[in-house]
This record gives sequence, structure tokens and C-alpha cells, in this order.
Amino acid sequence: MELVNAMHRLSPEHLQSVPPQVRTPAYDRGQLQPGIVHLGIGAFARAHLAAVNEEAIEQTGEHRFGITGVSMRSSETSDALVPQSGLYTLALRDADAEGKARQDLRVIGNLVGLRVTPQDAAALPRLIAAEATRIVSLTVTEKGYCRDPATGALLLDHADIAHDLAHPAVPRSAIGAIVRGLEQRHHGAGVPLTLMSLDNLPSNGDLLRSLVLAFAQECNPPLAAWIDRECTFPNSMVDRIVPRTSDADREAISAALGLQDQWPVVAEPFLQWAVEDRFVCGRPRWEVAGVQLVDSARPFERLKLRMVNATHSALAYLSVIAGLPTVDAAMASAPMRTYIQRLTQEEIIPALGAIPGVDLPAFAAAMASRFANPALAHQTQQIAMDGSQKLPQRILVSITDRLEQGTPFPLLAMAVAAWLRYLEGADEKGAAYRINDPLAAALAQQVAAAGESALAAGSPEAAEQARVASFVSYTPVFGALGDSTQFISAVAAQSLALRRRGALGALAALPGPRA
Ligand code: CS2
Repeated sequence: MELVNAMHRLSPEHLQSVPPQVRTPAYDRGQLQPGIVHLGIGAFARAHLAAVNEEAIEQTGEHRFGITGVSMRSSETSDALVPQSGLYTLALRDADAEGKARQDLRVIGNLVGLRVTPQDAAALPRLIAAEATRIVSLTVTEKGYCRDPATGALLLDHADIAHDLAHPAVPRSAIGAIVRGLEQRHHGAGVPLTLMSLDNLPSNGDLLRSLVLAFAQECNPPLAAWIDRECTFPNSMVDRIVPRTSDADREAISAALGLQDQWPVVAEPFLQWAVEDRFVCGRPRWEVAGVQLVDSARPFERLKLRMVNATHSALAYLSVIAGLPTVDAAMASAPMRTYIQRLTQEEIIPALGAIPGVDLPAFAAAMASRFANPALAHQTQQIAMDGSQKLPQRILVSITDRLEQGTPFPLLAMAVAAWLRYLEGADEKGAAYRINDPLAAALAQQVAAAGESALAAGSPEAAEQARVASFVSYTPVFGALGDSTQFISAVAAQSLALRRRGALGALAALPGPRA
């Protein structure tokens, strides 16, 4: 780190010194106006929204859509990027034909402001209400919506929502801040707004809309009616793998840049972003950077959640318990690779049905090679977090469909069994880890109670059946699925296999494809 510390900081005055192969903003940053307020300015948003926006600004010369990035929790991003005047490097990484890691670096310049909600809670509604603001976008992760994972309903008893209803001036949840911002906007010029969720949730725009309306209904019904009438909530699907930035990434990217970048972002080159073209106050011409402006994002989002995210989660739980630290390491293991292929081909794709214009086997093959990208070091523990918020729309939807279709689902059941095993908090070698999940305490109780139910049983099979039945009675995640004896038996069979053989052993022992 010494060499890096001796470097100048990435900043506008030192930009001209970066090597010629690194792209830097080719427009006048001083002209940019803050047209987009982005809630949750983490690596994910900086790897797609800001990257695409950068390209659109460069190609169209439009300067009304600079981004003000808001951190809803910690000041870390702002602490790193304010001294860099919002500049940061995006490193797109993969491997060449010989398998040698390579990266393409670009300094992104359209982040024009950084805010931290807990430090200045009253500022966010003002920003949302500001006339220059035309779009509020969100990547606050699944848990940031304060919804019931099984039903999608707003949790009025969620600590942040209860706080925001009681303290209108200083909201701390995204939903609370949006409603208070829209309230000020409505009282002011009354100009409507586009609210664009970019999170991995089914019908993310419709969901955001229903949560915002539910909150507004609680505190200001006429406002709810105005929002309902005037504001738009386009649905979207974004697909790009963005691992958490490590210190090694910081060091390597700073060295390549010749300037110290405290928070670069690493991602795969692949990007697909489809969004419904419903923007009431205009939008950048993101299509010049490959964004698909569509009538309905539904087919895109269904495909992505059930294929990319479902297999990611299945792989993550199995890998954590097997002690495989990264996605590419997991994909290098033959039983895991075969399992992921079979999961998509035998169970997910048939439940999904045909999607117009998409060659599903080709999509699955491309996805497997994205997962095998050796240059990302995507931590399986990162994907494993917040399972309670992810499983319903990633895995349980396909299981519900297969139950309705009367088709078996041992491979999907394996993913659920792996989550249960993961929630026990230690891998197969006994190494303990922390469960990172907003419902961690409730899940720990559920797992403990499930373990007790298993103790009373007479045989290993009955023990697993009892354990799983108890665990899946947790309705916030499993809803009505927890009552299905077919579901319980399918998960119990895989849970027993995991206990007996370990994750990789259980995968290797899975019965062959059905004829
Ligand atoms: C991952 C996603 O962490 C996770 O839950 O499944 O972030 C995934 O990498 C992206 O959705 C890919 O587009």
C-alpha cells in the first residue's frame, strides 16, 4: 500500500496524468446539472447506472442528468469519493483466450454530488423535491424496501417505517424519504417525478409504487392520490455481476491508474439493462449505450431472477458450506458445474416456459461462462447474504410453478436445503461465519426450533422431515408453500443428503436426468 499512498489522489486536477488507454470524462463536468437522485450509491449502481449515463452524456452532450448519489446508511462511499470530487474508476474484468486476467479501466465523471442520509436526513426529501430532479432511482437491495418477502406488503411495524411515520422531517428509509420528498414536490411546483427501482425484485417498479402508495396512504391520502395519478414507476431489469471491491482491487487499480482511487468498482464486461419507457420528466438517451427501452420489463426480469439469481443463490449456499470461497472456484468443481447446468435445464427452464426472442439453452450457457469468470473473485458469502429477502422470487417461485405443473424439483429443493444448512452458521469443516440477513435473529430461532423437532424423531429420515417441516413453517419467507408436504419431503431428502455426504458429495450423488 506504500506505493499507492505516495500517489496523488484521483481528482480533476490530476486526471490528465492517467495512462492513455484509460478513458476519462470527455465532456465539461462543470456543465452537469443534478437531474438524477440515486438512493443506494454502492458498487452496483456505479457499475451500471453511472456507467451507462456516462456514455450517454459523452455521446449526446446532454448535461441535465448528472447523478447525486445518496448513501442510506454509512458514510464510507462519500468519505472515499468526496475528496475525489465524485470521480472513480470502473474496472471491467474478464480473461483473454489464454485464461489470463485482463481489465478495461474508465474514470466515471457524472457523479456530481454525494450525500449521506443519517448525517443529514432532512436533505434527502428536499433533494427529491428540487426542480432539477427528474428521476429518483434506487439500488437499496431487497431489504431496503421494508416489505414482507412473501407477500410484498409494506411492513408498517418495520423499525425504519415506524420511525419515518412518526418523524416526518427526518426519514431514514428509502420509502419514507421518497414520500416526504414527493410531499414537498406536490406542495411546491407540483411537477411529477419518475421513480425507478433498479433492484433485483420482480416487477420492481410496481412494487416500489405499491409501497410508496401504502406509506402515503398512512400519512397523507390526497398525496397518495396525486402520486398515483402523476408519477411513474417503470419496471426494470439490470444484469451485471458486481463483486464487492477489495483492498487488493483498490491497490491494483490505483497502480494501473497512477493515481490513488479509494473506491473503484469492479464488474464483468457483460451488461443488460431493460427498462420500461415511462419517464414523466424526460430521461437521458441511455439507448445510445445499449439500454433496452421496452413496453414491459416483465419477461426480462422473470428470466433474470429465475436463471441468473436463482442459480447464483443455489451455488452460493452450497459453496459456503463446502468451503468454496468464490463463484469461479465453485464453477471449477465438476459436481457444482453439472448441478448448475442441470438445475437450469431440467427444472428452471421448463417451469419458465418459452420467452419470445430468447434462446434459453444459449442463455444458460452464457451465464455459466459468466460465473466462471476468473478475474472477478466474486465471494460466495456476498451472494449468500440476505437469503430471506431473495429466496422467494429466485427459487420458491419456480418450485411453486413445478408443484402446480405436477413436476418434481429435487434440484430446486437442494437449493432450499442448502440455505437451511447454511443458516446453521458453520461450514463442513466447522469454520463458523456470521449470518448476514435482516431476519437473522428470527431465522436463528427457527433453525434452533427445527433442530429440536428433529431430535424427537426415530430415524434420520424422520428427523430431517421434522426439521424441514418446522423450518419452512416460517411464513415471512415460505408463505403457503410451508404447508406443502410435497415441498417438505423434497427438501428433507436433499437436506439428509447434505448431512450424510456434504455438499459436493450430495451433488455428485444426485440421480441422473429423468428420461
Ligand atoms: C447476486 C446478484 O448478490 C447477489 O444476490 O445474485 O447481485 C447478481 O450478481 C446480479 O444480480 C447479476 O446481475
